[in-house]
Amino acid sequence: MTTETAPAPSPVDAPTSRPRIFSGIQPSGAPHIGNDLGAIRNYVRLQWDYEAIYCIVDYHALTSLHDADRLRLQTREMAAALLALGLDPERCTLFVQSHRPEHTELAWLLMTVTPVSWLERTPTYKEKKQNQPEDVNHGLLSYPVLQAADIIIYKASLVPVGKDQAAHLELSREIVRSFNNRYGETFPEPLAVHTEAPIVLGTDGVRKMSKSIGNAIDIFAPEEDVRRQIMSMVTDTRRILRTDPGRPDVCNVCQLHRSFGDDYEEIWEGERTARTGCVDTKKLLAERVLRHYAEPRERYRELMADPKRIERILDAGAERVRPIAQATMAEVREKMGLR
Ligand code: AQP
Repeated sequence: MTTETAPAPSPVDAPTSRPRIFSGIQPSGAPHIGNDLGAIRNYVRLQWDYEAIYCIVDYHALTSLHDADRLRLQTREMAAALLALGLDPERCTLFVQSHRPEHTELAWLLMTVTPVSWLERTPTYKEKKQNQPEDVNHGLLSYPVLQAADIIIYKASLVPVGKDQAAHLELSREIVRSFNNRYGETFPEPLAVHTEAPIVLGTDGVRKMSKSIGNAIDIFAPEEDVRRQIMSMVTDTRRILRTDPGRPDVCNVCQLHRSFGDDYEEIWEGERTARTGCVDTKKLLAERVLRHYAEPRERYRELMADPKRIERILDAGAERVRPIAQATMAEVREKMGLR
């Protein structure tokens, strides 16, 4: 879904007939290239053609992060990162989840149409239980219900997300069906929209790139850290000697080259014929990644130096979506017998 030829969009506050999309991102650390290639790229593209609502989901982050100052800082960092990567507050709405408390009210109501068994079978719940066994809090279990509330409170029909979110999205659709069956047609079933890189693997080359696993390539870290992360990447494990031919289809470094230049086939050929070694290919990737993100990294620094500007953008975003969230809650309360 590219938008290079998209017509000039109307200002965000003007009435619009553009279909509505929604996506949320956790402020659980600065975004990595998996977040960008799997989701944020689409946020930026789609803001031209859709009424786009993007949310920094701090309630969700509380399921793993329990340090107030850190959460506040990371929320600001995530806002700066999204703006630096191309979200334009004139074309889309960006706000913080906890600034619209209607989300949690709707989540509670949706819990009453969601069997616990649906939540217990969610793959991310099972993973998180393993990753943080000392902190299996209730929020981890009910996370997908709040996620469903985030999306459907705006009656969004499309959700740009990475493929790792497919099970959650499917659960949102089930929750919508369950609600609509019990209380009458109220919410559309949201559909996921993926990029051409829907799952980016981490530096270990095995698991999806993830902030909490420690296998990420950061976008906004100091240059030397980004280089170090890329140079630590696992390549084709069967390529032992420099003269062994490589297998680009199983090498994560080669796969990432697809997203950072249009000559990846040439690079792959170099690997296949052992003309180039893994170290050369990683060095080239590091240069390209840093070049690709040079402007966003500069914008990020400027934005982080101006917290008031970020605050204004986020406050305006929360105000802009207020009427939509409140109208949905009035409808839902009425249908459920609460008014
Ligand atoms: N590796 C990935 N490949 C493709 N897309 C990805 N996304 C995340 N990792 C990848 C997509 O980025 C969006 C925002 O992610 P999030 O922070 O809300 O959720 P997450 O999946 O929890 O991200 P992390 O890095 O894995 O965070 P932790 O480790 O804190 O749980 C989503 O659309 C997601 O699909």
